[in-house]
Amino acid sequence: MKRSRLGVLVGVLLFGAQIVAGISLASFGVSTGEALFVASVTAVRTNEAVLFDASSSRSGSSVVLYEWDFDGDGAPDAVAGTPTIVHVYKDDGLFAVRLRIVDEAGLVTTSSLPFTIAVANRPPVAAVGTLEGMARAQIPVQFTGTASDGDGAVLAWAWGFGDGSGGEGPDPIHTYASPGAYMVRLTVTDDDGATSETVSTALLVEDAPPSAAFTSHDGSADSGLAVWFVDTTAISNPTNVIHVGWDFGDGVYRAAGGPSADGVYVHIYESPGEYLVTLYVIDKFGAMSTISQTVWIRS
Ligand SMILES: [Ca+2]
Ligand SMILES: [Ca+2]
Ligand SMILES: [Ca+2]
Repeated sequence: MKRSRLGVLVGVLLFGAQIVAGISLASFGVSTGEALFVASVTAVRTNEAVLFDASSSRSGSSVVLYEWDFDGDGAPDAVAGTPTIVHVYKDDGLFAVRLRIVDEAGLVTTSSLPFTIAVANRPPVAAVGTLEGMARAQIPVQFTGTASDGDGAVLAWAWGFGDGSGGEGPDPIHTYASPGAYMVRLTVTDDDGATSETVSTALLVEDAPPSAAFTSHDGSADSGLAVWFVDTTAISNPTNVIHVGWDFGDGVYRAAGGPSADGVYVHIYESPGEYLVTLYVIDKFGAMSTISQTVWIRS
C-alpha cells in the first residue's frame, strides 16, 4: 500500500499536469492500483516453464508495462506490454517474485503480497562408456564415463569396478587381478549434492595374456650338440595358448600348437656363431608375447 501511494506521487511528479487532469483528487491518499498476479505452478523443477499472469492487476488507467523480477534480487528480469509471460528457472532455489506495473498515466505500482516459487534441482545423469577392445586380467583397463547436469555441474565421479575396488574422475584406469564378469558402477554428484548411479552391463575380463620367457643351456654350447631351451612363459590359463613358436636364429622355426608338456625344446646348431633365439606365444584372443636371447655356439 505504501509503495502504491509512492507510485502515485512519483507519477504525479513526473507527469505533472496531465496526471492531475486524469486522476480525481479523491484518489490521492488511497491505493490507485494493485499489482496482482498468479503463476501456473509454485513448485517446479529447473528448466520447466512457469506461466505468470498479471491480468488481475489494475491501476488508474490501462496498464501498459509489466516489469517482472523473477528472482527477488530487485533487478528486473523481463519487461512486457502484456500481462502474461513465461519464465524458465535455470537453477534451483526459492525465488521471491515481484511485479511492477506502469499505467498509461505513468503511475507505478509494485506487488506487495509475498510470492515464492520453489524450484527443485535435477540430479545429474551419467553413463559408463563402452571399452575399446577386450579387458584382460593384469592389464590396465581404461574406463570412460560421461555425465552432465542440466542445472549445474558434475563435481564428483565415483567408480566401483565390481572387484571391491573403486576409482575417481571421469577416466580412471583399473587393473583386474583375475578374470571374471564384473558389474561396473558410476556414481556422479552435482553441485547441489544430488547423486545418480548407473550400472554397466557385466564387464567380461578374460584371462591374463601370456608373458613369454625361457631359459637356455648356459647361453653357450658346442656346434653339433643339442641345446636345451626351457619355456618358462607365465600363462594363467594354458588352454588359451594356441601357438608356441621358436625362431632359433639359424633359419629354423619350430611351431607347436601349444606349450610342450615339460616346456623343454631341443635344437642342434650346425655351425658355430651367435644366434638370436626368439620365443613367440600367442593365445586364442590374439595376444602375442615374445622374448629373445642370444646363444653362442662354439666350434
Ligand atoms: Ca531479478
Ligand atoms: Ca543438478
Ligand atoms: Ca542445480
